[in-house]
Formats: sequence, C-alpha cells, structure tokens
Amino acid sequence: MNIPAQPFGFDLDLAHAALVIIDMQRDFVEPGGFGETLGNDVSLLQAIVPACQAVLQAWRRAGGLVVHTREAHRPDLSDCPPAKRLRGNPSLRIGDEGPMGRILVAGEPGNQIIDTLAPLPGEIVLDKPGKGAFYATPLQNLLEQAGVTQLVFMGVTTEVCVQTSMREANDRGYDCLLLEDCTESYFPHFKAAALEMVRAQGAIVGWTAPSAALLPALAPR
Ligand code: TIU
Repeated sequence: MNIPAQPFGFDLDLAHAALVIIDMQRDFVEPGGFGETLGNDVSLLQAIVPACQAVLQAWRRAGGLVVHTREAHRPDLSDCPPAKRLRGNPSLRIGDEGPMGRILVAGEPGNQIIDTLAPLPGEIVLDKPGKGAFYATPLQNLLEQAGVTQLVFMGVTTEVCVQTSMREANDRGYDCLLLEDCTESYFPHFKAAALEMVRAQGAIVGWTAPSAALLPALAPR
C-alpha cells in the first residue's frame, strides 16, 4: 500500500518490512539515566510514547516483524570504547552506579525498554554498543533471514541513534521510513533538521511521514 510520505509516497510491503524501535529505554526517557547525565531534559521524549504505542499495536496486529534495540554495554564495558566513556563531563559516566543501576549497562533497570513499549516474546531485541543498530549487532543477518527489505523507524533520539541507524540501513540497501511523531530529540531544532536531511535530495536517506499516514495500511480489512 502506498503511504503518503515525504518527499513522495512510500510503497509499504508489509510482508517484507520490519518496524525498528530505537532505544526506547529508561536511560533516555526517564530521569536518572544516561540522557539526563549528559545534561538533557528527558521529559521532552515522553511525548512520543502514545503514538509509538499505537503504531506498535497496529503493526503487531497486522503480523509485521518487530525489532527493538537498546543502547547497552556489557557489564565489563569491554564493548565500550574509552573514547565514549571518557568523553565530556557527564554527571555520571557509562558503567557508574546511578539511580536506575549502572549507566547504560545491559541488564540494569535503566537499560530496560519502557513498560508501555515492552517487547513481546518472539520479537527481536538487540543490544547495540554504538549509535547505529547495525554496528556490532546481528541485525543485517536477521533481516536477511526474514526477507526484509523495508524498515519503518521509531524511537530516540532522532539525530543520534535513529539517524545513524537509518544511514547504516540506507547504505545496506533498505528503504527506510521514519515516523515523524514517533521520534524525538532533546533538541527540537535537531529533530526538525534531521527529518529534513533524511528526505532531502529525493529521499537521500529515506522517507518521513506522520504515523497517521501509516495506520490505515495496518488496519484489519
Ligand atoms: N544523547 C543522545 O541524544 N542519544 C544517545 O546518546 N543515544 C541514542 O540516541 N539512543
């Protein structure tokens, strides 16, 4: 079905598409996590949760493949480059003990996907040490095994992990659609710029559309 999108319609083929939800984990959307340690107001990100829930529910009902990612490091931090841990002057560094457990460490309370978007059994959940969902993860293999050629993106933050993941996907040959009201940044002007740069130059990275444009394609018929 053709989804009204920018810069032109996106031909969704649900049987060969996956919904990729980037890093909707407590670290980024709740106080006391990695996002806040970097000096951000994390409350901004909570506004997208209802729209993400609506899409996730509709996507599941339509029988589509779902991939959740978490930005996460091993407890021994062997997959966290010192350059990432030591950069800047955060209030807590990756691996430090925070109010939701060790910052950005797999298995800690802060590293869990928020309850309202919690994965269901059978859905793919990937821990990724970088910003991109393909770097040092089995994502490409999993998508190839599933015959997926199109990716619909939601999650946070728009210009960091979402955009990096879309650029990685684009270079690997996937058609990528970013849902405008299902992604957010700590910096509204960065979100606006990221949406524009994704779809500029004839969808140089991919398409953008509001979730309302996708939902009819997922409705039972
Ligand atoms: N800081 C920021 O905007 N984002 C991240 O560090 N990671 C993700 O975007 N997931």
